[in-house]
Amino acid sequence: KSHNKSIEHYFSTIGEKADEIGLSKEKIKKDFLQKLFYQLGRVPAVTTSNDLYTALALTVRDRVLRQFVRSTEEFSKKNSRGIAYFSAEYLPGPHLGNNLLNLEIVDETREALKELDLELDEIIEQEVEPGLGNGGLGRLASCYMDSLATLGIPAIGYGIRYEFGIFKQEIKEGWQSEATDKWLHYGNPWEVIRPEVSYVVKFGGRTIHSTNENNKYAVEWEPESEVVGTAYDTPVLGYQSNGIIMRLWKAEATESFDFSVYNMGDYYKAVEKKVRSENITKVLYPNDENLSGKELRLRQQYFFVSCSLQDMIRLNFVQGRKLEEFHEKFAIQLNDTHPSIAVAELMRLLVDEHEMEWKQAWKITRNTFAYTNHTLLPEALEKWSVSLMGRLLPRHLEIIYEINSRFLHELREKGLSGEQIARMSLIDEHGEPSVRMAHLATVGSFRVNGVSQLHSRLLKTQVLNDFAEIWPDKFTNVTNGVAHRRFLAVSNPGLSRLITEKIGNGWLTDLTTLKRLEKFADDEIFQKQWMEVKLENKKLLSQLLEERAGVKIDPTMLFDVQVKRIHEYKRQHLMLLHILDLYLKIKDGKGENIAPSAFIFAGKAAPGYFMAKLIIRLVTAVADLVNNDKDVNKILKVAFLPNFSVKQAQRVYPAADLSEQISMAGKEASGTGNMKFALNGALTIGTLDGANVEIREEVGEENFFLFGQTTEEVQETRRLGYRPSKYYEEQEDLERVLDFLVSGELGNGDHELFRPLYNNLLQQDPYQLLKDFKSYCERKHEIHQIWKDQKEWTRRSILNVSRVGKFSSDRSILEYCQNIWNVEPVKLRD
Ligand code: B1N
Repeated sequence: KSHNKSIEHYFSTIGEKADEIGLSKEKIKKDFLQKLFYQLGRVPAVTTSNDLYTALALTVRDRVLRQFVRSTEEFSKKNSRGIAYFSAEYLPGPHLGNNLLNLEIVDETREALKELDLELDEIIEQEVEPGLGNGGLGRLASCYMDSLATLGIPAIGYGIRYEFGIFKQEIKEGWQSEATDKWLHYGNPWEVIRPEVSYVVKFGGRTIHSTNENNKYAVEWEPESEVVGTAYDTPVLGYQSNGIIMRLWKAEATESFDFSVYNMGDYYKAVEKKVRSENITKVLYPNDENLSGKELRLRQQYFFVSCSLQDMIRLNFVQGRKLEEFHEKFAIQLNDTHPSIAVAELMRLLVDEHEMEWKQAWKITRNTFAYTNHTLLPEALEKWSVSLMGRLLPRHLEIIYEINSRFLHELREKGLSGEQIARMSLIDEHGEPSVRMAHLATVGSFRVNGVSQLHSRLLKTQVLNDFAEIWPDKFTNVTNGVAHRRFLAVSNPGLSRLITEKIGNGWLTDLTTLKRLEKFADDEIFQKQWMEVKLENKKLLSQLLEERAGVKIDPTMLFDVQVKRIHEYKRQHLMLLHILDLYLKIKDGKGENIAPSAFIFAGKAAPGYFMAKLIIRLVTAVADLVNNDKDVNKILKVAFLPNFSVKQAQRVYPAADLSEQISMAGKEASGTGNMKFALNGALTIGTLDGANVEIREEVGEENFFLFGQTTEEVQETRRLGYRPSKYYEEQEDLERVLDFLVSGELGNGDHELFRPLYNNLLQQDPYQLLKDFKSYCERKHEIHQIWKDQKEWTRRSILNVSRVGKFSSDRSILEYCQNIWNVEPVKLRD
């Protein structure tokens, strides 16, 4: 039986209005107490801080869900195209503070709690964030959810509900060690389980081809096993109104499978099946930009994609539409190739399960998907071996072969050379045959985009050049953006208040209005207030560093920060070489021009990535050396903040003076940390890589510390036969620093500890650190001189903030709407 009256109607039967969502202090307090005592069943005497957190989260969740339900009702009236964001990773960060901001009830909630003798900030501190992503790509997905909701776009984010997210990083004797992330241990008050929204997903087995009684060709897939995916919904609230959901799938055993084995009397085997099925969504793969090639990962990808597509097809029918209109009613954005098996799965669902003609199914598929590429690193471009795919997804492999044969036929008709056709094939025949997922995604999409201007250009001219030549209009750019409400309004209340005092709060919905701050850049009183806010933020970070890293830092030092995943291409070790250079200069009594600096690092290394782990070991070794040397530790401090997360990030960006964006040009697709730093008033030292190029363009080259080779220069250097040892031989400072790595003075007298790094830099140096070392040090020197002029520094800081309006994810999402999805934001209510 369907209940198709409006929400308004149901509320009217009790004399209430649907939009009275209880935002007053009294109502919040009452609901909070009810949750605490009656939903959690707690006696005041034994209430824990987690109870308080959960009760408040549930109180807020009610309000968020109310907005979600109402938005959904409005969206369905408008009947506009819906957006499904397919992402194997999300990093939402803590929900509570963000939702309070978006509901505009921070003060009311604080007051309500105060009357109960409770502190809002302490309760917010309790939240354990969902670490369902590795880094930038997962965080971007969550920033986009925020903006989709705020802008009023009917959207849903599909993904995987990993039971264990990204590992918890601990530092033991200077090394990274990994512990499981039990984020669900204390429950998750934000999610709503939907046991009735569940789908069967098949794996393995064989296909049976036949012609049925109507002389129709049909394929049946007889799987070896099945699992069930169940939906877990987390509402995501936009600023001031709309709500959308992130729908994450959890894997469970199917009943039928349990049952049949159980009947045969083998109880343990039945349970084992259950355990094996649930494995699929157990844990997030912690490899950022590196393939694991593991079967379980392909299972994860297929599992969530199949559930999501089945869900969308069901929705399409529920809304009374024909399958032929699918692409008119939905666009699916593929967050990298991780969900790209969706191209074959949608074909299978349409052709095999809904008996559609191949041609029509292909038209629908190609008009549904759009693909975002996030990396050009060869080791990160996904490939699945044909034999693995054939074993796990036999029908999909057949479909991919069919897509390929039709595609290659088209290319032959166009007169392309055999060599070019082989390059473009979905199947890589070199060595073990494998499926190139980026090619599948490109062929199966109506649009392909990169994530910064530079990256999109390189995508078109290099990695996907052959495709861009035949389909120039398919390729476009959408430069990444960040959720400025989270990364400024929520995380930097001091600066937000100061900005709002000057220019009003319009920046919350239109970040470009920060421009109005420009005219205060030279205002001495404003500069002073600006510096005070920064100093307060630095004090808070100092406290955290003392607690978590055991390093005491004078908050007046220059906070020079690099936080991001640890990867050789990002060149954390370039920053370390420079720190050692300063150290040696101070030891020589030549440190007079060095500004007192605190070098702060954070970031996780993939557990199997030896060099990245060694770089962390080098940070801790340099920290030990510098922090314990009386000649040096008044001028330099080094700290590694363990277990970087969204929560930690929100404390780091507001406290930074200098942002390190020093990847080798051509390697960082965009970067988003670079935007978050600038938004919080840090100046940037960076290469012309990813979105740095556009940040520099916006803030003005005189306000950005540029160094290093360009992408073209990097490639030219390599082409000419790069010999890193040349720089070692020619530059005394560099020679000294490199030799110091293996002098035994680092890492408790062990000469060999950093030898692999030393050898790598001298012999290969694939990311050309040695070549960029000199210009990096020169820029640093200049930075230290400018730092001494605090007014000038602050002036530049204000200018940076006032000019980064472009980098809001609201702008990015509007570009996706206009250039890719062809949808218009649905304006809801007031
Ligand atoms: O995506 C971010 C960009 O800002 C970064 O520059 C880029 O490095 C990052 C495999 C990735 N690219 N590829 C990944 C993550 C997980 C995984 O399993 C690859 N992450 C990026 C947002 O555009």
